Amino acid sequence: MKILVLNGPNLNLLGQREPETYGRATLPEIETLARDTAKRLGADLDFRQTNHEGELVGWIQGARGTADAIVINAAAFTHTSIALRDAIAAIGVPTIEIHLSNVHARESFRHHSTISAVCRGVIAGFGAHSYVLGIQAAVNIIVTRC
Ligand code: CA2
Repeated sequence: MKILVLNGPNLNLLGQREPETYGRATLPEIETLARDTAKRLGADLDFRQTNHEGELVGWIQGARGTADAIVINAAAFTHTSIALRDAIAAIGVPTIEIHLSNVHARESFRHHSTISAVCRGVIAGFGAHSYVLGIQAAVNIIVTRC
């Protein structure tokens, strides 16, 4: 059971600025939390971050046949990227959209996601725990096959 966790632009800055919005955990600390969660649930985790949209597209394409589910925090690309949406739609790997913050309680430009419609579900607003919930949802999809 393999889960690919993808992180988009600027998430490498977590813990350094805007703790009131994104919490105090750094991305390496979130990775440790995610790995502990996956291990407890019997899943293998591949955890990655990039600031480049094309790299995310390549990683999503590469998940076909190699990952059982994707958990993605596409960060700002969530609100702009048709390329990510098309890649997720193309590969047929169940994908869960996650966010640290409650994007619906923030600026209106964060209310729209280009990827939600091609994801199995959306988790937002629980800080680092959104990653735990995303991995739990991914395992549930894989184990129940639905
Ligand atoms: O709440 C989330 O997880 C977001 O995906 C985070 C993105 C934002 O553009 C989305 O609307 C919601 C921003 C990630 C950048 O994180 C920073 C961390 C520290 C300092 C500055 C940015």
